[in-house]
Amino acid sequence: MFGALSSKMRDAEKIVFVTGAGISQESGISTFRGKDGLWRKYDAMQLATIDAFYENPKLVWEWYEERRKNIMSAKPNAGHDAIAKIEKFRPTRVLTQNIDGLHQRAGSTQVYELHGSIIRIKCTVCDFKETATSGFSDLPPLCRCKNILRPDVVWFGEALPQDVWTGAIQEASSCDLMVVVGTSLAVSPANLLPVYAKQGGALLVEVNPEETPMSKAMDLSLRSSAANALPQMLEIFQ
Ligand code: BJW
Ligand code: ZN
Repeated sequence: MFGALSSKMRDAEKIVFVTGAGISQESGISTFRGKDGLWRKYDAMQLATIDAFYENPKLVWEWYEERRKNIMSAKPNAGHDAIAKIEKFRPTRVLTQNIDGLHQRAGSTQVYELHGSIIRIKCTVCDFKETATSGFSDLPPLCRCKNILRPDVVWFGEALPQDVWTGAIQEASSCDLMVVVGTSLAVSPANLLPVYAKQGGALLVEVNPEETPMSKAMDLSLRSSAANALPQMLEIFQ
């Protein structure tokens, strides 16, 4: 599967994975784009905005509650597991756009959550923030300060958490091998991470059944699913 590249990959001292919705697809979690990205009759892209939230907080909360239930009952797949195992052999970082926590549940310890987490909620007004694994009886849930609570995720038009983003750029710029898995690379600024890696001289490998805007810049593009390709990649480092 990796051909002549496997020895160069084996030489990598530091590995960075950039992951997106596609890595969790085989755990039964929908991706965003394409037909998969429709919930009821709504386009996921239209729901993931601060404007949509303030226009109809109940609707957006219903979307998140349904996804949260699905995520809680989902399990990491062979792709998440392989990344967690690679950490036993090489310093490994995971820069994920996913909010599902599946990398951590698989055992990865160095995970940068670029777009936040569905497992946390925060107040739209005060500093209140907490972990919330159970459902809410009334939607939208309210804070003690009487304002609306929201999922602690990053919507379009919002900045990524500053410290997470700064750390992610540092990791991307200083790795020897970047593996980009299951992301359409349609969303900025996360789609710049492979550019930082390339500028830093890293080897670039992509795992995606479909072509992406960065495919031509990759040293290797594997047209494969994450759960199929990543366990084979693990064998290189074992
Ligand atoms: C498999 C597979 C298998 C399938 N194995 N692979 C014009 C107007 C307004 C804004 C902008 C604009 N132009 C650019 C912007 C900026 C905007 C943006 O990028 N928009 C584009 C859509 C054009 N970005 C932002 O707004 C970001 N913030 C920002 O820029 O801030 C600037 C700022 C500075 C200072 C002050 C204020 C602001 C924020 C972006 C936040 C994105 N949020 C979401 C929702 C998160 C919460 C939630 O999950 O609900 O993040 S949107 C959604 O897209 C989610 C994802 O993390 C993200 C990326 O999607 P991803 O992961 O790539 O999934 P898909 O579905 O696109 O792709 C799946 C891939 O997997 C496919 O390629 C499949 O082929 C593959 N696949 N099965 C492997 N089994
Ligand atoms: Zn509050």
